Amino acid sequence: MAANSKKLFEKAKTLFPGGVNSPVRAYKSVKSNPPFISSGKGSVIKDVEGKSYIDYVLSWGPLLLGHAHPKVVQAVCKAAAKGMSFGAPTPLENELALAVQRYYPSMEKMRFVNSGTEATFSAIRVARAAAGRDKILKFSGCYHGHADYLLVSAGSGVSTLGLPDSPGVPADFTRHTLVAPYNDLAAVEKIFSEFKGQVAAVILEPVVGNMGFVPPVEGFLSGLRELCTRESAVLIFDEVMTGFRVAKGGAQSLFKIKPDMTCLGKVIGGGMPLGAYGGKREIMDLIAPQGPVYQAGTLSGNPVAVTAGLTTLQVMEKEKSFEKAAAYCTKLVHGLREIIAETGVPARANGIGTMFGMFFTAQEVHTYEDAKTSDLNRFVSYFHSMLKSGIYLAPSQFEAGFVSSAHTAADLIKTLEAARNALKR
Ligand code: KE4
Repeated sequence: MAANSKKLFEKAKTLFPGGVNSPVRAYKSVKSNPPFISSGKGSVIKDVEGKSYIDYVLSWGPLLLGHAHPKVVQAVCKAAAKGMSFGAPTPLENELALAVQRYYPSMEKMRFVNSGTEATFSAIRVARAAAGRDKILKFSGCYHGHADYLLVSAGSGVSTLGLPDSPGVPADFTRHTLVAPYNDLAAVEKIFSEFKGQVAAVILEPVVGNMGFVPPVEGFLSGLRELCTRESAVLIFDEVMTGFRVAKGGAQSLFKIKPDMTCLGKVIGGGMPLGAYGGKREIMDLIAPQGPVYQAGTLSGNPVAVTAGLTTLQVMEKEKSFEKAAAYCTKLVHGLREIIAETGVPARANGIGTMFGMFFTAQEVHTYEDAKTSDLNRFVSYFHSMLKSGIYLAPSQFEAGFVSSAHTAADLIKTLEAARNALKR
């Protein structure tokens, strides 16, 4: 009997909360059921009913080369055949760390982990130890994974589900988490003076993807850098999403700001579970076994995931994958802006590097409050019209879109035609 997403979802709902293994996949905010995906190749994914889609989610960012790049698949199969994991150091980890350092020289030392969440909460732990302070400052609408004390005014799925603060997180766990509006330096200045000498670290998405796509305003990142230096607080750039996406060297290379620590994920795993955190040697040397700050992981740096990431970066360089994807993304955003102007729909498209976003609001979007002025009903109808036309977008206004080097000129024509049709409705 032909596989059927609806039936699979019914079954999945008896097995997983909401039928999914990560909330945003449930299509709750677009008020429908998700297609179950069976395969992907290049820029295209296919659902179990055999319908194809041009994919702008790309597993939420990791697939800069597109799905199932032959060189990545071949390398992963070869690595797996030599043993899935040893729980011991391997030469491959050195190779990936050196490759990452070429793009992120601020990561003087690093540690591989298995997700972006692990990267951010580990970075915060060692930053608190380095500063000898407890408070951390984050920004509303920024999402840094699901560590208890970071689920405060978070973006991504939390915004999507409208869960301002997740139940199950004791108030005690978040009392050291301070929140400021994104792009608001004055608010940060105020917090630093109110909590003088208490703020261990400031963590942010240097270009936000988790409240929709929101870039930093002129002077915001440099202002944060100055404030953190003056206040001896650790500046942590969460580049899990922006790494190898807004630029090969992330937002820190684009805006020429040197954070004290960086978190990476997604692209550096090439679609396999891999994250990393790193930064100044004197901070990273506080981590066990060199120092007293504990952090560990059974599969951290495992050879199969590291091979996927390493091969992705090697192919990216050899095939100029980033440049290809960025050129496509520029044309896509330009085309969307033309269609928005043509149709007069109150919307705005924006993008940097290989990441993009679209809000359904006439006003500029610099903060989470601005992002929430987006017309969610209009987003939902746009989303479904695009899906029907075979264009697979993130099922939430509070996410970003991604392009790969596998996206073709024909994909661009089809996508813009679909967008024109969706916006004309
Ligand atoms: P993971 O634990 O999901 O690997 O990474 C957490 C994370 C940390 N920092 C940033 C800036 C992130 O964007 C993420 C995860 N991004 C979401 C998409 N908005 C992952 C998708 C999902 O939650 O299913």
